[in-house]
Amino acid sequence: MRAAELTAEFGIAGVLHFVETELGLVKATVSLAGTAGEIYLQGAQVTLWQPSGERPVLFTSPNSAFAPGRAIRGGVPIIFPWFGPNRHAPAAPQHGFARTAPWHLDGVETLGHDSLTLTFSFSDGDVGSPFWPEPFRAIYTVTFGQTLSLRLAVQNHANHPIIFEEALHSYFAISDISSVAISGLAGAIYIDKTDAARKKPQTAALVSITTETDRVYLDTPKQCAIEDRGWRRRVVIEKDGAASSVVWNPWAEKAIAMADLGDPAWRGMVCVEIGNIADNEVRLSADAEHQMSAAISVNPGP
Ligand code: TA6
Repeated sequence: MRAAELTAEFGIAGVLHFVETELGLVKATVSLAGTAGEIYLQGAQVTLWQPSGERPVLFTSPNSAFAPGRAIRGGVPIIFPWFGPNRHAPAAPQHGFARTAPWHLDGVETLGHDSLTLTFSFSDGDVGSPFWPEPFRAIYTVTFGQTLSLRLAVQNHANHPIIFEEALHSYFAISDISSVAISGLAGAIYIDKTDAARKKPQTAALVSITTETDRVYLDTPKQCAIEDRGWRRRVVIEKDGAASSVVWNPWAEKAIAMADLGDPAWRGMVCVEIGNIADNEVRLSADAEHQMSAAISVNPGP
């Protein structure tokens, strides 16, 4: 649907409207009770969430492509049905097909005057991937308010079990990479993707980032947080139905080589993701549904 049609069907004056970008992507812009939000239909990708009285919480790269079929660098890309390279199909695109797929907006709901829920979906008929030819439907519910709530449900429409990985690959805006640490992952085992995928224990109470960091934490607790000493804030990520957490920053050298990131943009972001990845991949029975969700909130910090 074009932006004008979406605005006609779902628009709310002063709260929700749809625009088309130069390159033809359609996005929703949200403004309610001082909270600002933005979400693209391509990939159902949230790219802005700024609760009232706060700085933006999500990072979106100023150098991102915002082009049809290209992954947007920032916000919350949805990773499904595989994470990273597809180990069964090396030719498959990194991080699956959901983040560049054309999602449909199915509904909009306001809850009181300070929160707005949008529901999106897409299914195998929208992508027809040769790399993962399973019949499925994915439903994504996004609630903008003082908290950002995200829920991904996956339905298996096959008469056999399906196996998939998934993640909400959130990019968080930070004061500076040297001023943040992540709490809540102590004691977990992680796969170190910068060191031949070796498994290691997280011994320190806080995860500080001083070099390229790319870790998939397994069987992690429900809550973790970004402690930002520079902006004196604490971004809390509460998850459900997701056993894995990912921490990523490419650091300087890799970031400079990424045309859609670059220097110094990499210093102002950290990915802290929720998901079901590697050992935590999902095995879903025939006709069953799996849900995972994140609730993100901002509190005064260290
Ligand atoms: O989540 C971390 C990660 O898997 C890293 O390995 C890095 O590749 C990052 O995702 C970004 O991936 P992308 O395909 O968006 O360039």
